[in-house]
Amino acid sequence: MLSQNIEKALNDQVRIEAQSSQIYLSMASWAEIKGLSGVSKFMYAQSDEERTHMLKLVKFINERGGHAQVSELKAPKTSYSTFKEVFEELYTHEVFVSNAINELVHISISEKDYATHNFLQWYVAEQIEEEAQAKHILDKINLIGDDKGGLYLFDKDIEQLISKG
Ligand code: OFO
Repeated sequence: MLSQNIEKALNDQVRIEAQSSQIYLSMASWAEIKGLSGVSKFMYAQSDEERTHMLKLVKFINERGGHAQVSELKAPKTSYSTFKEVFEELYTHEVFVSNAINELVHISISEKDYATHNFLQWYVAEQIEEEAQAKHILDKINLIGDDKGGLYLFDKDIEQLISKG
């Protein structure tokens, strides 16, 4: 059974994952109209993944006797000046999510809720992967700089990262 405090903290995370999905969906749409089809596919896939992260939390909360809440979200930004800005924001957002997960882990330990602590380990591992991937992509973008040919290849290459998500 979840304590009220843990239930609230997990529900806050439901909102963060839903918000992540919305942000990446907005990035996907922007990239699509800019003709960056690889970036767009990557972001659509990221958005879907975030929804699965959210659903996993919803199921867990309800299974543990809580009530998962679906709440209102802030409208995400809809336009970006460069594709680099998109990935900078992806990286910053993933770091924010990692901090939120760490905070949740901390709460689960302080309340001796080891079932929740165990459940959260999947998210801890996922965030290590997602932060590393976003950092890796940003490093590549910095190498490309303003080179148009490089951007073309980058847009093609990024599709290969989708399955690893
Ligand atoms: Fe990006 O991993 Fe969930 O939020």
